[in-house]
Amino acid sequence: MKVAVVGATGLVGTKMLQVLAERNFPVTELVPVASERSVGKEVEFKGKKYKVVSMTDAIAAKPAVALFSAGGGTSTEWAPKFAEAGITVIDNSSAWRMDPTKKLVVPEVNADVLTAADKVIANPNCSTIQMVVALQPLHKKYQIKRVVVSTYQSVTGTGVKAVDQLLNERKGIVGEMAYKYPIDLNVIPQIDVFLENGYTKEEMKMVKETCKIMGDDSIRVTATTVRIPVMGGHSESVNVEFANDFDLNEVKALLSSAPGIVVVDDPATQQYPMPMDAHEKDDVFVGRLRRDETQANTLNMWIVSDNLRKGAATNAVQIAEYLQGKGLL
Ligand code: A2P
Ligand code: 11C
Repeated sequence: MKVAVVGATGLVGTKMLQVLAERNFPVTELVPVASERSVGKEVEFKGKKYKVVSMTDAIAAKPAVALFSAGGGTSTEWAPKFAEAGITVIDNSSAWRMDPTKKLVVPEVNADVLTAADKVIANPNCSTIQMVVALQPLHKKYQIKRVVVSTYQSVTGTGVKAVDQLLNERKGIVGEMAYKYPIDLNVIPQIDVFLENGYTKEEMKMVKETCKIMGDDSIRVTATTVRIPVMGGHSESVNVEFANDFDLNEVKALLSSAPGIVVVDDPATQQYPMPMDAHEKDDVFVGRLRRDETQANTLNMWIVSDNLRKGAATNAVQIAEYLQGKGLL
């Protein structure tokens, strides 16, 4: 199958190439795409070099599927053009996520909504993806009423500039700032821009995307999203109130047998998920499972995942795998 990766020179695009190769997605020909300034540069895929092409040339190459991670503006302009040419777009930007005509998909949760008619499919925000993977099996059994989440997010979510800022600060080098403030030895309680309601865009993505993916607008979500000087993945402290009571051992069993989840939870041996362990893994790691003793039917948990993998590249490739497996491409 001919596969295009749009944004193939970026942080997520590079990870998409890596994940496509690792998971042996049946790529017969790769079409790497980036901005005009990268056209002609080479990227490597499975030991073979491919020249970066322009958007127009990528459409002319007629790939079956195009994985986009080149920013919202690029997706808004180009995804419809790819779709018109019959190419299925899986888009990692926020451009189409809340469009009621587009599906927002985390395969473990709602792959079954996909049909052959879906030509632009949205990949959710990283912090939302890892949370809904862990919430879904519990929602099915106990019916979630409300979620209170606080995040501890990796600088890789911002991109190369932020990784450079952190590393430069560690070396005492004054370089370009991705954030308004230093990130090393600091915590920044702002991810993305502020909205009129006083929340950030990242926080409202978690609120809205969760309901859309889980197909249930009755789930109330409130979020505080925070950047920390970490690189391996995003962590989340999640407080979940259910309509029905639960048994903690049953919660652990449900999560352990759910797809894409690894439970790491043993206080006796100080085992819990951490970004340094989640780094370069495709799973969502869940631990610190305990009852909220201040309120009925309420659970506390800690969720960690590599934001560039399950939070972006891996989820997009899993959508492509599902479409291909069902003959929808
Ligand atoms: P380029 O490397 O040529 O700038 P990141 O999010 O890590 O910054 O990566 C963004 C990706 O999106 C890069 O591959 C970048 O290519 C690509 N990109 C940015 N603008 C465009 C555009 N207008 N058309 C196609 N690709 C773009
Ligand atoms: C971050 N969640 O960690 C952001 C990055 O909507 O896909 C991903 C933004 C998005 O900064």
